[in-house]
Amino acid sequence: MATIAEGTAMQPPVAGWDKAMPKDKQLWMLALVVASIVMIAISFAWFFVGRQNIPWRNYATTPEAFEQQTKAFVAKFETKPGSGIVNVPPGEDIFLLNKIWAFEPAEIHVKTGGSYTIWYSSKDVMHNPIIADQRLTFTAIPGHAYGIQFTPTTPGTYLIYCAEYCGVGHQAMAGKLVVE
Ligand SMILES: [Cu+2]
Repeated sequence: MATIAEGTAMQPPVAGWDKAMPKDKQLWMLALVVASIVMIAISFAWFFVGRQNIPWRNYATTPEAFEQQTKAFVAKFETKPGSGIVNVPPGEDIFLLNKIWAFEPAEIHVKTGGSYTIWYSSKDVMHNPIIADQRLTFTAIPGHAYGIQFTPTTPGTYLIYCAEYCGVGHQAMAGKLVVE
């Protein structure tokens, strides 16, 4: 090995740097490579295998069109005109308009064991409605509607809140899903 003059920016590396890696270190390296490949394979397989994935669909829309759809949905299932409370029979689609800073409708009643699709979209900025304890969430983006198919199994009242900071009234964005 050539000697490098002292006082230069280049110093010789640690002694033994040019020797082959010891066998035990090679084995550890191999184990790490194999473990990484297995974990990467699992993360891709997860998308196709198992029941943890939410069945969802989407379509392109406009904020105006989605608002009209939501208003028609609310008018059809509202318990009393102007109440903001909808009572949705099983098999029907639910529309949840996200806007600064409220959900429309504010309260959704569904039946245990019924099959529903809940459609999210935004009228203005990005929101992220979460239905607490029901593992249902999607980003609400203006111009896109996302539909999640779900079957409520546990009666109760679940908070719907926004998990995407959307402005000064963000913390006031709350709604209710009531599973009867
Ligand atoms: Cu928000």
